[in-house]
Amino acid sequence: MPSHPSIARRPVAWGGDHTADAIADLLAASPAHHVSGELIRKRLKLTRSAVWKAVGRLKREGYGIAASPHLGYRLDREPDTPLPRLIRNGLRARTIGGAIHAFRTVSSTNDTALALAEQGCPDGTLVIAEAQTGGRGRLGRRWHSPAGSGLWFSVVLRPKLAASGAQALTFLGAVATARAVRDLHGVPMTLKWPNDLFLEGRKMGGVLTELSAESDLIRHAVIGIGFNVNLPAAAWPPELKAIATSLQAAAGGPVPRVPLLRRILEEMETRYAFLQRSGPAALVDEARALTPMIGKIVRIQHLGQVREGTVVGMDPDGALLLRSAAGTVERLLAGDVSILR
Ligand code: BT5
Repeated sequence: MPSHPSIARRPVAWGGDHTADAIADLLAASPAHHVSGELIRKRLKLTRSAVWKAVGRLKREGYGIAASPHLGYRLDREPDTPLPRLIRNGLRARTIGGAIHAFRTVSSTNDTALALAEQGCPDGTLVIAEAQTGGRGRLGRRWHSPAGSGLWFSVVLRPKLAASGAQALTFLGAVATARAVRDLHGVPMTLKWPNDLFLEGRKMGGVLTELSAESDLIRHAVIGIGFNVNLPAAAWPPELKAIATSLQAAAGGPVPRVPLLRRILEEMETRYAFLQRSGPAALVDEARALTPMIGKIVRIQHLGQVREGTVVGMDPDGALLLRSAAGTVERLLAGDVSILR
């Protein structure tokens, strides 16, 4: 079992403090109105200093709260931060996001989720961070995950699937994200097989699925999703400037992250239930429909091997079918695709 540095260093969880949750709820019930300190103390059976501490905590989490010695506390603004209480508020999913672990910073949400999965966390557990210091892509590549601007999260699943069917789980993350973005913001994301979310030739998101399997049966899987929501064009590191984009560029302005996250989780929930009942065929169909690659001539690189050919389809398990110039058709399970024409 590999060690998980993000867990070993015990990153500080945020949100999830019951006193702060209760005060946030109470203030949110009377937005823009003062709620007296006395009412809060009585209603929640708290001391003056416990209220004061919890309000301080909410402010550090980004809440705009005005405090007046005579009038009490007034909620002016909730942050657009993926805190458990804000994510749960109106979430129409029970399994996905049924348990939420949120952090200000972790190394990689996938590492934290894998460690929680080993410890037996429930199916659908969500791990989310404002920033990652060691966000990962496939084959150990780095995933740029700065604070305050993206959705960087992982979901633990315990699907009834053979390890060889894991491609469907990557599709589950990618298709759910693409659908949520299209439905909420009208932005037509495409899937660049096998795991990238693209808009007009630039990458807006990616999915990293990692598994623990035993004799070809999945024990648990972690679907890690990175999606660029509000990264301003000027803030990209040089190596990503020409290849990456974020939703705010397409939507014409900043986009609230928490409602988008909730929608992605809900889209995952319906597809996961269907996958458990009926297998991966419907998900693969959805992924195929989002993949504008069929008929294109492509170059696919994987672990030092390069293949060129025409994409002629996608197998029921999500493998790409590539026809070479010599006419043979090969099934590919992974790789980096460049579209040649
Ligand atoms: C992926 O890998 O696209 C999967 C990314 C998964 C990230 C999520 S965040 C939550 C969870 N926790 C993690 O640690 N990971 C997951 P791949 O197809 O290998 O693409 C990696 C490549 O994408 C990099 O080599 C860069 O070229 C590019 N890249 C890195 N950061 C990016 C970003 N923020 N936006 C667009 N492209 C990026």
